[in-house]
Amino acid sequence: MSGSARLLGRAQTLLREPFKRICADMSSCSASGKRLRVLVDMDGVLADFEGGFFKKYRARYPDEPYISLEERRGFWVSTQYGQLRSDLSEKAMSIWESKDFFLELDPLPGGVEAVKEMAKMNDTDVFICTSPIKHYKHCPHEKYAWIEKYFGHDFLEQVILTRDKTVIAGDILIDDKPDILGVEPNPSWEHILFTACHNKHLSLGPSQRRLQSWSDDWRAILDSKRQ
Ligand code: UMP
Ligand code: MG
Repeated sequence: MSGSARLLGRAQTLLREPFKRICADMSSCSASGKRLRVLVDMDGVLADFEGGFFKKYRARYPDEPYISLEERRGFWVSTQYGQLRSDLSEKAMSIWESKDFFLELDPLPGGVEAVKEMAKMNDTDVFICTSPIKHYKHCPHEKYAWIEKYFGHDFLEQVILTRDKTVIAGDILIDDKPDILGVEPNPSWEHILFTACHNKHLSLGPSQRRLQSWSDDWRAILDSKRQ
């Protein structure tokens, strides 16, 4: 082995694993042209926020009025509960502010499998892009723990926690929130609305697209964005 090859080998072993992986990704990027960047929301897309909320609200407040998942309208659970009776907005918030709420959410059918498959596709980068609540005692930690539980430790590299998804660059954002607004008026991604109990009755504009569930053809949506 030449002296320079030995030095190169030593430099490589000194590089930390994530850095090496980023370098490898960058070189394959320049070799194969444009990569597709998919941003996948967590609550309501991968993790069953609505189902988890309903179950824990009913268990904690069995004598209070509630809204069935069939009757859910509008993205904000707290707003609809507040309309039912003004003090119920606070009670609703107390559920997702509690320890273990985010950690114990069930995965939505097919989501974890779909994201794992996407992440293995050629020329495709997948990030989980999720907004934590401002009551930060448990939520950010539990979101990381949930992702580690279902995707493994290495996938924590792919996590983006942000309250403003418009400033994140991507080709597609798969998200159950109908209106994704923030400081950037022209986000780079196309928003694909993931169907949820609160948005299924909404009619979309002619250019807007839905993913009905993870059994729907998400591969075709990704392919439609490839160049
Ligand atoms: N959330 C609220 N109030 C509600 C419903 C949801 O604060 O009435 C929070 C829970 C999640 C976040 O942390 O909003 C939704 O995040 P995204 O799925 O949009 O990333
Ligand atoms: Mg969501």
